[in-house]
Amino acid sequence: LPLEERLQRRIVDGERKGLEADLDQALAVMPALDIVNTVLLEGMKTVGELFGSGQMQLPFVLQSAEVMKGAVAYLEPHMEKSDDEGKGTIVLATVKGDVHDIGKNLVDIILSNNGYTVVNLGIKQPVSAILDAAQEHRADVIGMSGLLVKSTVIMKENLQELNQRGMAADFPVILGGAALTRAYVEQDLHEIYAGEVRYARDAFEGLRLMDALIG
Ligand code: B1M
Repeated sequence: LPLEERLQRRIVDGERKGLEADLDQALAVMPALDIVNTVLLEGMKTVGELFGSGQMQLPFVLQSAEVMKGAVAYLEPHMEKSDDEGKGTIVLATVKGDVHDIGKNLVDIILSNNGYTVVNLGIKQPVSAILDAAQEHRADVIGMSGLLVKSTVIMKENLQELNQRGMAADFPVILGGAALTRAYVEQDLHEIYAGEVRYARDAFEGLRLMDALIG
């Protein structure tokens, strides 16, 4: 198989052996971030489709996720870093009840590599933990990720909690994750949140939003 297809197969099949060698080959011909975005994420997309249509069982999805994480970790040192630092702080979390963290961790990498301080709280974070961390670290922005449809409701509740605590004016919020739509965030949630709330389709839009919100 050609290199790109081979890498995608590794993600879909959850096959880790030989991964590094293939990634080294890919690094010789394209930047690390392109490998993630154009090659590996396609593999994860296939995994999602297979799982969604019942052709792949959960333990295999988990294996695919592990290979994806291994690949991102291997590529991270090869990613471009800007010399900027201290541009601002974001508290980043996957919301309560949701374990999906590959996207969130990509956001962490992209923002960290571009001069932002990222306080990554991890997965299944209750709103209290997110808000406490935002205050403790004097965050400029709160970022929430979630991939389950259920998480889109939790995000709404979290924004209401920010309103109730009188924190909305101080904390712009960026939301991302596959179950969200731009309209849900920029219309529905925009209406209920007393501060700024924005939708990031991918990690790069997250970066652009950070630059816009803080810069
Ligand atoms: Co789950 N899962 N999963 N899963 N899983 C989905 C999300 C699903 C769509 C699959 C499907 O049915 N086709 C489906 C959700 C259905 C729904 O809610 N309507 C689903 C389900 C049902 C489940 C379980 C409930 C299955 C079960 O137990 N029966 C369970 C949930 C557990 C829980 O959370 N409580 C579950 C479990 C898992 C695994 C543990 C096996 C594994 C996760 C491993 C891990 O993350 N450590 C997993 C995986 C891998 C997936 C799919 C296949 C791939 C997700 C992924 O990593 N994509 C997923 C299918 C899909 O998404 N279509 C699926 C790659 C990643 C880079 O993309 O996270 O979207 P993503 O991030 C993107 C953007 O969204 C954005 O930037 C990234 C790209 O640059 N972004 C942000 C994300 N967060 C952002 C935050 C920002 C900015 C941008 O700023 C704050």
